[in-house]
Amino acid sequence: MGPPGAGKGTQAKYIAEHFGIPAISTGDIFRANVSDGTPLGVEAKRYMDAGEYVPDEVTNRMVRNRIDEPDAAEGFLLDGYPRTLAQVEELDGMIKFTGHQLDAVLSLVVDKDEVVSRLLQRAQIEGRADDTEDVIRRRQEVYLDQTEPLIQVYKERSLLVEVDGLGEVEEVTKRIFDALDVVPE
Ligand code: B4P
Repeated sequence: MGPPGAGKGTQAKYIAEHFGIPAISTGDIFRANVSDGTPLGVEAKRYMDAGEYVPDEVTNRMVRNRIDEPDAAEGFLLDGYPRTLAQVEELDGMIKFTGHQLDAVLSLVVDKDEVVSRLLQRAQIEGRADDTEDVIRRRQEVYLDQTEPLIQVYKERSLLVEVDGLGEVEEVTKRIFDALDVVPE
């Protein structure tokens, strides 16, 4: 977890690689569907371009289908999911059904100014439609309103691992591995 631009996608790759499990990024799956022009992509694009969340039913169905795939049988890392209380409840159900358990919920802590500057920088490199200043602001509001309260939910379940997301990418990765008590190869 973490605000938009906290580095979830960036760090998810390293963690998943270490554990030999897939990193399931809802943002990446939506973007792949948008670029393939699938019906899911057409629907998701409307919300993403405005900085809004894609509706829970659509997102939940997509994640359910993805974790049913064989490569997720031994475990998986979720990047950018759950983002709403309804998604937390759905995930609880999915996990119970598949016999998995949540080992940890990682939260990357990065201040507001830093994330805006990262996203504006990414805009110049990748040109993502949701990385304009207005949309970034809206994404932050949606995050504060819908996702930040989930941090407390996972804190109460003693699953939350908070990591400072400031600094070089490698430094953040090291902090994550230290916090998870993992020795990287
Ligand atoms: P995401 O793809 O999850 O977008 P994000 O929050 O911007 O990404 P992230 O935090 O992963 O940032 P990144 O590592 O790329 O979601 C996009 C949209 O999809 C949402 O707004 C929503 O519409 C939809 N969506 C996704 N999941 C959903 C859900 N569950 N429910 C409903 N809707 C959903 O890092 C950002 C930039 O910072 C990069 O350029 C990176 O290179 C840079 N960076 C990373 N770490 C850095 C560091 N340590 N120092 C400097 N720069 C760094």
